[in-house]
Amino acid sequence: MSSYGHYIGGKWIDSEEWIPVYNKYTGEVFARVGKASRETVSRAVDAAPLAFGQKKTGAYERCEILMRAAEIIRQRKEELALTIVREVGKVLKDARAEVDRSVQTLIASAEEAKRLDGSVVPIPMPGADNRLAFTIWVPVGVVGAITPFNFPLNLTLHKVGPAIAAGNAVVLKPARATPVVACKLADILAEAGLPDGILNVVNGSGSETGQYLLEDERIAMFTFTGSPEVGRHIKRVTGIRKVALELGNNSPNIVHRDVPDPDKAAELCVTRGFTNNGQACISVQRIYVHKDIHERFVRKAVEITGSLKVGNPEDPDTDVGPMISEKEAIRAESWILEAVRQGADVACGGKRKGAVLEPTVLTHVRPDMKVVCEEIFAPVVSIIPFDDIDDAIRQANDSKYGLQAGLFTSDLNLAMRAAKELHFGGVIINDASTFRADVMPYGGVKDSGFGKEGPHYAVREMTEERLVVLNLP
Ligand code: TAP
Repeated sequence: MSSYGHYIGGKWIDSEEWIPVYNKYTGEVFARVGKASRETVSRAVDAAPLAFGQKKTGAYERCEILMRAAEIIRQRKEELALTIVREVGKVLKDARAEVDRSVQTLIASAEEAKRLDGSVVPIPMPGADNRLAFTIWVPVGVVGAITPFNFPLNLTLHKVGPAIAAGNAVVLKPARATPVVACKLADILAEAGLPDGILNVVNGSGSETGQYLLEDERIAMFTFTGSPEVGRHIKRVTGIRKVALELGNNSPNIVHRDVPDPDKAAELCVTRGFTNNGQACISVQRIYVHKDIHERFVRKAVEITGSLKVGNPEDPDTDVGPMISEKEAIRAESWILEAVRQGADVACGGKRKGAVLEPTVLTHVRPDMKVVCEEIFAPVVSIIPFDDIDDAIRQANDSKYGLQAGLFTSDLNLAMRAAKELHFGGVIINDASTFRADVMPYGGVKDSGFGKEGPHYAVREMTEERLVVLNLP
């Protein structure tokens, strides 16, 4: 059984208390991680400013280190994917895809280390003669990174990669349910040549270890991905320090009657609703389909959903595995049952065995049902007919969230109008809301948070723009 305490100043240190890490499908304990006390967290933050202040690693070297780490991850793909399968319950093909994406996230971060530019600022004002003004981007200092369970490698790298590229030191707290791959990442970065103290990992629960981190004023910025509830708490606790919050969504996808290929749209919408067992912030959840193609769309969606293989995530053919816990699967099932009591129909799926919830297609839902208006974070989609495209856009916007939305249409004018009218951080035309290329700007509005990820944008979040004025009399 692998065992990871806390990674501080380039060394693994033991823990007084330990947390078991379960295989989410079999329920077996396959690893354990430490539970950091306030004192341990403080030691990790001690190590980080030391590294930040004393270990001046140049931009070229930071780029090389991140590139080497990308190569090590590429070589260890199967082992890392299997770790993700076990700790998340993610099916093997999705876990392999996550590792592939992680390599790209690291490469993009490495490239950004070389692009920390600045700009000349013209100041043609009285009294400013013979002055040359320009800006430089400097690291914020120590970044606190708090990550969720659902993409434990790639979302961790979306924080750690840009933070290192920008010249910061990091204290990372991975999700308690899925910490193992993040611990392996610390070893990988060390093997790639990262100086001691630049990345520190403290394990433990959010409410204790996470809270200790938030309360440490030496941390200049927090980068967080997780639920809006915790995001709000972080904003409250951190006062005027910088934060970037990547939060939830209940992604809408509109399929208009002029969609080029309705069957393909149905396939994309349901499979992207069930990828990662529906536990992705941009998982398809609400599907608004024009009434002219609604019946055909539902038939195709049910056919595809019924053909998915459900069960053991280590089987390379499995499409949908267990959710993160039985408790979460019971919660999602109870939302389905509540919707059914309120008049919804289960067109396909809906049954649960342990943590495995069958991929589910609901119809005849109403906007006030939890399966529609809250983030379900489970393999459950609702198909909702519409008559008027303006009404579909209105319904899509009628949400407290605003991360990404999808629209399927062959009308370019409609696509451009919807791009302006859909109040989301990203609007994806002719693909599902789930599309994400790791280099693109990614982040939401409203309760989906603020601040952008994607290495180029995250580096901006994790640096300060400093003005320099030279007086050249
Ligand atoms: P959360 O329960 O919010 O947990 C996220 C992280 O915050 C975990 O590491 C958690 O620790 C920690 N945490 C919990 N309470 C804390 C506190 N009081 N102080 C400091 N840290 C605390 O989310 P989750 O269940 O892991 O992930 C699901 C949510 O994340 C969904 O809403 C999903 O939409 C969102 N998400 C968003 C995105 C983007 S990019 N927008 C991507 C993925 C997921 P423990 O778990 O160890 O207690």
